Amino acid sequence: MIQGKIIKLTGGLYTVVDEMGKRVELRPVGLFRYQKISPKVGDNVMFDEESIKQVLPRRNEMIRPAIANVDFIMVVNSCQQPDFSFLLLDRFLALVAKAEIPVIIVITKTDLLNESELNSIKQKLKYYQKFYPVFFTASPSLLGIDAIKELIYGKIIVLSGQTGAGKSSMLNAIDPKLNIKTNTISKALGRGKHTTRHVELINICGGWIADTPGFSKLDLSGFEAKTFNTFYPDFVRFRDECRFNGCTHTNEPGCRIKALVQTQDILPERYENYLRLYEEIKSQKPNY
Ligand SMILES: Nc1nc2c(ncn2[C@@H]2O[C@H](COP(=O)(O)OP(=O)(O)O)[C@@H](O)[C@H]2O)c(=O)[nH]1
Ligand SMILES: [Mg+2]
Ligand SMILES: [Zn+2]
Repeated sequence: MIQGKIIKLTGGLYTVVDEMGKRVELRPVGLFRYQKISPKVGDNVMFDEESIKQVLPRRNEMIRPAIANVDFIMVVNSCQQPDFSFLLLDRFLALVAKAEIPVIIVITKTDLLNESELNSIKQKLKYYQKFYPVFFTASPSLLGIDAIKELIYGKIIVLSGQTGAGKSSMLNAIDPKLNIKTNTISKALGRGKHTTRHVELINICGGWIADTPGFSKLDLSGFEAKTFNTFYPDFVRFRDECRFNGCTHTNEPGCRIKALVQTQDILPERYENYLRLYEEIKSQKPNY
């Protein structure tokens, strides 16, 4: 048997690449169905000419997109078109925090802002830089692209971010040979069309990147208000310093997080956005 990595899944057919870079299309061995084993893109597997015979242990797995062994998630947000929003960034960070996979923030289209506009975003992002690596790019001029390139070798990376944020353009800037289709923003709707469909890892600079069709659903239905704060690494650090166990940092007395917002040790805007998302989760219909 040979060892390989699953890099694509379409209609029950897996593309497996071996260590020499040779690709084969295979189905899993029938036994998997009874063992309830479902191979995922990103899985390391043992295979022969007939089928995938064994899935090697996973380090982690994501559900949407369904990818295993992810090294990090790149949360991609544009400065403009669509406009930069800290509320949106916080929403993405909460959604990806659920996967418990390291996160990198990439701010694209810096060329569309003037210096003072960009500086005001950068200033607030300094707070985020304490918890996440932050990169800035402008794909047309290749600004910041080399720094992204250096992250890729040997890694499995999932891109996440709004449609139109510049994910595919960034990949094309990294490797022009890829020639990935990019979206033109639909003027009527103010949002782009999906041009990417199935789950696939693209081979870039010795690594593997999933250029997913962005989240179409940014809703927070997977969260409970009570535990939403656990997806904020900057809050979790001080959790034990609140007077009450399980403090939600909303109305409880003796809340350390609220005190840190007062002294600006926690970015007030980040906390205000937390309250908005918290209220949104509270007002959701429970899904049983
Ligand atoms: N000015 C500028 N435009 C960009 C940049 N990156 C992407 N775009 C444009 O933004 C639109 C959406 O980009 P695309 O890569 O398809 O976004 P995706 O949906 O996240 O993959 C396209 O029209 C790109 O040409 C950038 O860094 N600067
Ligand atoms: Mg795209
Ligand atoms: Zn608290």
